[in-house]
Amino acid sequence: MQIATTITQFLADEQSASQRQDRDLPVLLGQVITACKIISNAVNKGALSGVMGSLESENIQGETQKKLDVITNEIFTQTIERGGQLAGMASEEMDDVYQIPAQYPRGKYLLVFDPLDGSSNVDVNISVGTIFSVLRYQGNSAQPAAGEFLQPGTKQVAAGYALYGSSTMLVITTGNGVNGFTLDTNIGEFVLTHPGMTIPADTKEFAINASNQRFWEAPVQRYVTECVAGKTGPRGRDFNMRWVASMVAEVHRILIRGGIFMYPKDNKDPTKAGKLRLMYEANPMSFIVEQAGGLSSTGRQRILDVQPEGLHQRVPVILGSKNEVEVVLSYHAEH
Ligand code: AHM
Ligand code: MG
Repeated sequence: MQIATTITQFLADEQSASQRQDRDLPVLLGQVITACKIISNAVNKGALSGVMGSLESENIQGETQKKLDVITNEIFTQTIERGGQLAGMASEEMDDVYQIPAQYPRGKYLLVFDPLDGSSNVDVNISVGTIFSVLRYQGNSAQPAAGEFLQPGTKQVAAGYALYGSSTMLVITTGNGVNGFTLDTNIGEFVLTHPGMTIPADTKEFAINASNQRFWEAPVQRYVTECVAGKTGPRGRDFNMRWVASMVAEVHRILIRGGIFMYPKDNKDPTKAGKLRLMYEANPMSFIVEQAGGLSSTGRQRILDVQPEGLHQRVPVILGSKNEVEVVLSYHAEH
């Protein structure tokens, strides 16, 4: 009988095999994985647990918070704060740094996360996810300041997402490729089901919120117009389009069968550089996409090279199959 590899075993083996041999990292990731299992359970219960719907409150981005946004944020902080691996946390749902309570030990990592990405989908029972990024804490304060989180994506030690879909999956990288695990609810463990995930270099599928078309810049206008023109257009082939409005679901689809995802720069609101947030959406997803052989860019710069200026900074995102992202980048360069 073939015994399945659990994520716990996998991450421990990965550290044993690596030069860093960092025993703290699998411990921290284990706590993140537990938080994701608790969130999976809450999301799966849906209306049965009375947690559907919105609150009166807004988050720092001025977005109405869903009840589950707040609950899943608490699940994350409370599951992980006492583990002793963290110097601090930051999240989409908290204005400032979350300081580890004084009674708990401190560690050498920073954790940045979006506890429930795509939460507008929750009330209509469409896939949502959790995104996380692990950075090394380079200071020595018991209460790290927001500025100490502002490291470019290239500094990430690990990144991953949990996808609460028709099954719950966890996809993770520690800089050594990308591996996918499926939650076996019978044993309560994530089991390795998608080893060595890679993004096909070519694709005929694009994802963009086309209701923003009138606000896009010329290179994106050109790219989408050419895709829609299909076989008789300059690209000489028909394209398909998808938009889930759940970045985790879109990135997962791209990891499985290729594709390009864009939430590009637009002129809808000149105060915003894009919609998606650099630290806890774009950076972890870009780390995963690059580790799987894809590309991720703002259109002008590799996302992982962007020097963050704020915890909740927004950034344009164009990511996915290498050859297709290169087409969009060449249109930006020409423009
Ligand atoms: P959220 O973190 O508030 O859920 O927002 C991020 C989500 C992404 O998952 C998704 O790609 C995008 O917002 C969808 O935006 P739109 O509703 O404009 O299509
Ligand atoms: Mg989000």
